[in-house]
Amino acid sequence: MKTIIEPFRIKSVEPIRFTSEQERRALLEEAGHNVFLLKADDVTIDLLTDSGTSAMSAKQWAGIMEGDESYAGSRSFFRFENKVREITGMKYIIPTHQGRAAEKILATVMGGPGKFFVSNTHFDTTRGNIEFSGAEAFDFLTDEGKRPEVKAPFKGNMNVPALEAFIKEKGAKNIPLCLLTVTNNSGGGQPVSMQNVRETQAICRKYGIPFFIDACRFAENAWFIKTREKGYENKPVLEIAQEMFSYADGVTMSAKKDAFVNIGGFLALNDTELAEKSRNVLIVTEGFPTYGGLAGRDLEAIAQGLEEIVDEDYLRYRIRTIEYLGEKMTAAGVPFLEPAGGHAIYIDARRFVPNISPEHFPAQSVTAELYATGGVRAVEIGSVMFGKRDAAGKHIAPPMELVRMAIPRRVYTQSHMDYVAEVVEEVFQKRNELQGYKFTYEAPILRHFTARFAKLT
Ligand code: P61
Repeated sequence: MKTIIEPFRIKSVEPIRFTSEQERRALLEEAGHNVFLLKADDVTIDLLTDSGTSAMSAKQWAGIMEGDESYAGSRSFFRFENKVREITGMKYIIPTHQGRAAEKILATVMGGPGKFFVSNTHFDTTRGNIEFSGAEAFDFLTDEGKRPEVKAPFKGNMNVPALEAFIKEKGAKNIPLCLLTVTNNSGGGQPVSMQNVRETQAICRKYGIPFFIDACRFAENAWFIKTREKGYENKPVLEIAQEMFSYADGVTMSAKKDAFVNIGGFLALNDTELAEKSRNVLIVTEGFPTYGGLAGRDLEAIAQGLEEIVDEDYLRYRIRTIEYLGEKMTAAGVPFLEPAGGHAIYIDARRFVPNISPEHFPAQSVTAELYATGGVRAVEIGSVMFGKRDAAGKHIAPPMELVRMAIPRRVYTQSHMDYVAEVVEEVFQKRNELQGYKFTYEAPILRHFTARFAKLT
């Protein structure tokens, strides 16, 4: 088999700035050892996120010029609406400035004290919006999804029996929404199977609970269904996506992922009353329903991006890129969450630095060292992001300590991936020298963004 090459040529480039290891160690010190506090110009390969970091196509840039900036009834809105409707099949399409704005609307309309939201895994912004409304969020991830070393095709699946038991315990009337995240970002970018979508929908239907999909990475998920689930091998990805959405009552999406744009999102719904309530919230928080917190040009870019994301030559290359990086990790003996996800490799820091205990932030230690060694910026998804304290102040660790290297879409080439693998391998070789960290500053909420650390000696 020949190399699966980038299915695009590069027309416009941005320079990367190189720094020495000595410079990077000083910069990291200045940033309190928190890579969120670095200047992006000081980063060589930026794998902090795949969100809003895509390279837009020539046609998307052309769409930016075509954007109709009319306050109401903009032509660009109708192009956006048609495209989102074609893919999701939903009746009401509500643009928002990004994914969390769609979540905020849902939580405002459906949330509140005494309510329980359920998901395979709520993303942190989704959980944040639910909890902010006074409601609670519960995750029901399949057991194999919690074990980084287990290789299975659909580790993002919902644990349907556990979900049903919870519904019976809490009462369906107290559960306003079930949200299935595809792919499951917090759980390793792992896909959800069509069978699991169907089974989850069936349970929701049985109890009369609205069933929604968090569709940030729907096309990557559809590609996994095509290549891993029996019966879908010959189905076009667009049709697989359409089938997935046909089971849903609604969709939230951050277009910053699988729509290749730098900003944007939407809420799509079938229920007329819910759509009306949602638009009322939209008008006070985002804007008029035909632009919802975006410019007309952004709506054009999303519509075009949604057309490009279901291109199978692109998806084959996209998923192969992550798998390729995963193969390099395996060859070097680096422990990571397997199999490789759709948008990122998640290094398993518990096994990478077993000598650093969770309260000393093993994934933070690896993240900091990746930057110091090679200018690679990843993100900690472990005790810093999700750790809690008990009443006595003792650290409660989350189930996994991960270092996510998210790959922006159409931005880096194969040699960039080779370089990243070399940097990870170098850090792995000196893993016994890595030290734990402690906080020197910690904000009361979402502390990972602004925390400062000191190295333990
Ligand atoms: C990311 F460190 N993801 O993965 P918005 N659902 C899902 C997401 O992955 C997601 C959103 C909803 C980000 C950006 C990010 O603490 C953080 O358009 C499955 O970002 O509002 C976003 O979409 C929200 C990174 C967000 C973070 C919050 O990198």
